[in-house]
Amino acid sequence: MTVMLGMPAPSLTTPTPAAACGTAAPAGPGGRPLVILAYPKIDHEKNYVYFWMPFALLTLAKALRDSGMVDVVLFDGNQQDAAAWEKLLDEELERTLCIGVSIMTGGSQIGHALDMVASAKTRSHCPPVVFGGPHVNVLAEQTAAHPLVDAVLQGPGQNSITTYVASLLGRTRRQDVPGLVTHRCGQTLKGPVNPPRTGAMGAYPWDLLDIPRYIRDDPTVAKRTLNYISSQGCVYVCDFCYELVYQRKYSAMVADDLLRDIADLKARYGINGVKFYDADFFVHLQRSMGFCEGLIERGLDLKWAASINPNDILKARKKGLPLLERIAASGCTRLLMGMESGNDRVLDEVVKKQITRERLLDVAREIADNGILGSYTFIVGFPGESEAEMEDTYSLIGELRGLSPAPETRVHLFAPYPGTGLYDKALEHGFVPPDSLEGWSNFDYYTSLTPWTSEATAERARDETRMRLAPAQ
Ligand code: B12
Repeated sequence: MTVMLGMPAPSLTTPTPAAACGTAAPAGPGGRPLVILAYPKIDHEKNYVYFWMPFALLTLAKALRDSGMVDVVLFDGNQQDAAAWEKLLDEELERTLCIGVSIMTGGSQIGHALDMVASAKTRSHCPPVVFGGPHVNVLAEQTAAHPLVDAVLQGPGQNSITTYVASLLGRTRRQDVPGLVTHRCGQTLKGPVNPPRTGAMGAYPWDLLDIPRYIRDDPTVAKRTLNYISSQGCVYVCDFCYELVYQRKYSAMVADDLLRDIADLKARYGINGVKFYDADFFVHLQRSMGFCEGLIERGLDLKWAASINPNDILKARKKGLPLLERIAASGCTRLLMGMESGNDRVLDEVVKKQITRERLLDVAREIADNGILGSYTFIVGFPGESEAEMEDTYSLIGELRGLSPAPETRVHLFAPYPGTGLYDKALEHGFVPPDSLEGWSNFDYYTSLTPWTSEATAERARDETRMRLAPAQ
């Protein structure tokens, strides 16, 4: 486990405070109790040069604010250091009803989370600590079993956090909290299944974050670019992807709400670019077209970028929709697309990408013809993938480089994420997974994690990665 500077090492025998059982709600000084929501640091700087505004926390904060039950503070470990965490605990812990922590697998985020919680738990007034996020969604039981974790909420937090808070306030029964797993107070409690549809996106409580700190000069979008999420879930079945495990139903903001939110962000913070990190922004073709037309009609004059599945483009063609032309006309500068492989067997049998190499090339040509920068990601080192099949991926990359504008290419090493179909195949091929929460923290996606992937394969993947990293002119 990593220990952040200035933080005491967590004791695995930390006693559970009485508050963890949720019997007492702290009385605020004349006001409402507080919920602290934390997004621990991810050690990703070596691979990603920009900060990320934590939408998971904003989504939860919005639901909590709307409930009127509590005040909310957000702590972003990518922006604030250990000393700031200590200060927050010093100042606010006494009136805090619970601490919510978001974790994804790997990148040391889990370790940083445990360090933060360990520090909170050395104090006499530490309230219950509840974990959620992508890692919890796939390994809820193991996370809940950790001595520093009082409870986990599996699934979309906007559906569950308010009920959990209501239960701490004695307004509802703990066993009615959707997605809850807790092994506390001498018993195991599990709530009903958390509905997989999310909704409730947009018009976030921006005032809870220092938004200007997240605006950055993005070389592929614009000088003042902010990240945004306009949908959750995906409709495709790629066998390495977490969305499949989570099975959250696709839900998206309608084009008008999205345009209103983006216009509001522009008016408040003077942004001139938006980078969407939806799993796939273009699942709903009418919404996508509506968004493009709306940007043009409203004269918002924004550059934007998003991720797309190649099949969206094929579907648009079938329907006779000029999707790429309108995307380009509305100011889109870059489309991120997972191509995964240049080999048809791998695309079909291993990844279940539902597309062939020939069609991938064809789609990439259309993207380039519309003047949009393609950013294509690939994965090598799938279980059972042959050297010749990997060569097919590199030859596809070679062909793509002939396009103008020349696309970005990023080659990832296959990493088995728990719950996915390919994770089970990886186990059959000799992959040994971490067996603890701390172990999953150190899961480093950028190094070779599987016994069949050589250092030479890893080096070649790094060599073939070409990104535009210099700031925009
Ligand atoms: C932003 C992002 C990143 C950023 C991280 C930002 C940062 N500051 O450090 C960067 C670019 C660094 C990154 C990197 C990687 N990421 Co990433 N990333 C995302 C992304 C695009 C958005 C996350 C997000 O905010 N979503 C929107 C919010 C609203 O959804 P959410 O996070 O799922 O939160 C909901 C629930 O999980 C829950 N919840 C979340 N937190 C909490 C907390 C509490 C208390 C509760 C109750 C509930 C709760 O409620 C929320 C609302 O519904 C997602 C994909 C996606 N579109 O979601 C992938 C994703 C999270 N990444 C993933 C992966 C695999 C990676 C990488 C390994 C490789 C890659 N493909 O990019 C790397 C390596 C990271 C590492 N760990 O080392 C996986 C996670 C799988 C897992 N088991 O954790 C995802 C889901 C992509 C995917 N489909 O596979 N990533």
